[in-house]
Amino acid sequence: MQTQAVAFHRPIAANENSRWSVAAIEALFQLPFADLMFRAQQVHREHFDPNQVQLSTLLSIKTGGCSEDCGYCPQSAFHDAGVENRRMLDVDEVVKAAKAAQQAGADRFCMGAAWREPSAEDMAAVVEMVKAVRGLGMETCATLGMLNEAQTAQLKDAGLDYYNHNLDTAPEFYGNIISTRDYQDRLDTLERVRKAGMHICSGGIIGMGESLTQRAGLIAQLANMEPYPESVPINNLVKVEGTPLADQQDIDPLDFVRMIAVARITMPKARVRLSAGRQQMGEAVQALCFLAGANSIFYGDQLLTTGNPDVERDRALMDKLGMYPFAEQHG
Ligand code: SAM
Ligand code: DTB
Ligand code: SF4
Repeated sequence: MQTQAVAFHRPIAANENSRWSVAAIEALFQLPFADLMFRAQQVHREHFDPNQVQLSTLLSIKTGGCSEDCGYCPQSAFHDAGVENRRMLDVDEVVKAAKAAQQAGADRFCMGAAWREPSAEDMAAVVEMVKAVRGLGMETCATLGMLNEAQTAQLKDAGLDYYNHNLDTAPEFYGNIISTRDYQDRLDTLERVRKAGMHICSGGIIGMGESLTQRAGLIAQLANMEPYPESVPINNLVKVEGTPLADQQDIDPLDFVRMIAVARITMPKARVRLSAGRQQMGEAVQALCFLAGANSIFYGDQLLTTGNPDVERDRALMDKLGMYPFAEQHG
């Protein structure tokens, strides 16, 4: 009883503009569940309509054969996860998928490629895709690996609104998961994206064997960016056979909910996305994530190479919860 009262009244961070220490973030994780949820909801309601959800549809524009060794990823050429390498899609195929996503109610379309970084030829094709999807009136997002300054300028000129580039985990745990690049490479790309004037979508994965301090460490990296990312995808590891992380132990679903709540509190104005792992999650856990401040999902039957709840199921869940898509409110 005493501990709970102390935890609730302890000042955890001054305000959203102050830097978040890892210790202060860890203290958030350790709050009693109800206190954490209450704080997250307060912050959420200050900045957003809590019943509105932003819908992003993903499309893998180039699948498999990636030269990076990310331990979680079925598309790495280092692992044998049975993903078929496919050529890059044509602009027409991308536009067809984007139109279908828009019809289904998505407002953002995210094009993902299994690259360490795009070549000049890749960039020329992606620029055409971005222009075409932007032309439909959808928000555009791309995730193509590392970018140099010229490439960020090219994407900005093409009309790219968001660039997704996840920090994935805490700096001190990164080397356990990926050896073909380092944390600084990620931060450098994010800085170029910001300098070019695009919005940042960056988050991470939990369930890879990281400690609580390391979860707090990831949040500290994101929340202390100035400004922090406009979109923060929180992924639950999708365990894919053939990847080094296939046998990781499942995390407690309530710890996933806590991660969402902590992201919401530390990044009040961000779209916090309940991302990969929803197919393995019950509806009650997803509902708790929305209560914890998640206000975005990946929407569509497929993530990149793995499954996602189908559109009808998500529609039914939104109806059941009285939630509505961002795009529908704005006609
Ligand atoms: N190749 C680019 C890169 O890594 O930046 C873009 C595509 S990559 C697949 C995008 C993100 O997907 C990764 O940063 C990671 O956060 C997420 N991801 C990949 N495999 C995953 C898995 N099995 N479970 C959860 N998230 C995963
Ligand atoms: C993000 O944070 N998660 C998405 C997206 N950004 C590109 C990808 C999830 C991938 C899950 C595994 C797969 O489908 O290959
Ligand atoms: Fe390649 Fe991205 Fe997968 Fe890493 S996460 S192996 S960079 S596609």
